[in-house]
Amino acid sequence: MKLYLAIGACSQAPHICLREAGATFEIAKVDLRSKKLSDGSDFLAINPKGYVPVLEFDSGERLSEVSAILQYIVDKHPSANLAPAAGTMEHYRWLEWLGFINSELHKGIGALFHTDDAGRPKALANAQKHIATVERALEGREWLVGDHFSAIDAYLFVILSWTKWVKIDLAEHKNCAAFVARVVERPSVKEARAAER
Ligand SMILES: N[C@@H](CCC(=O)N[C@@H](CS)C(=O)NCC(=O)O)C(=O)O
Repeated sequence: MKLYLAIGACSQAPHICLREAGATFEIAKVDLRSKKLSDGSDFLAINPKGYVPVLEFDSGERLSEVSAILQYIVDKHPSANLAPAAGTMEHYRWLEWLGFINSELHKGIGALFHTDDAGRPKALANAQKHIATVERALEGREWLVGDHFSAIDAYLFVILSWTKWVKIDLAEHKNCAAFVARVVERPSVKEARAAER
């Protein structure tokens, strides 16, 4: 298996989960500006949508979209316990968060990388609104759903980590800051970050 990723991008969420699961895989780094791989080849030939992550199987088949890839890793590595059992209410809560992180938080914080000064106040207010949702949910909890780390925590961690790049002070959101400080210590996260560098 090969995971196409960009340093510190949302692709770090499946990267962390593959390591949590003890999966055998390699990584291929993508330059998102030039859409080239490290060997100079064209990433658009891998994913015409032009974005990471992409998980490539030994068969040559490829899967894109963070949500689909996370669900794939969860399903193929049940012993890693990266999501609640399918069919339980906890699983639907987990999917609810996956949808929220993917469509609201990821895009909300991500927008600040591309917003000019005029557009920043509106984009910032939107991002802060979504961070506040997470802040409330983490009150008195270590993980978003259940009592242990799961794939959505990996995704949340990666997106909250971007706040330092877009000048949002996470210290103002103490539950989120504590969550990031907790997850950054996981061996899977340290390994993923080191491998991406
Ligand atoms: N809908 C995609 C979005 C993935 C995405 O936003 N990837 C970013 C990095 S975090 C990217 O590769 N952006 C480059 C581009 O869109 O040109 C998903 O959920 O996986």
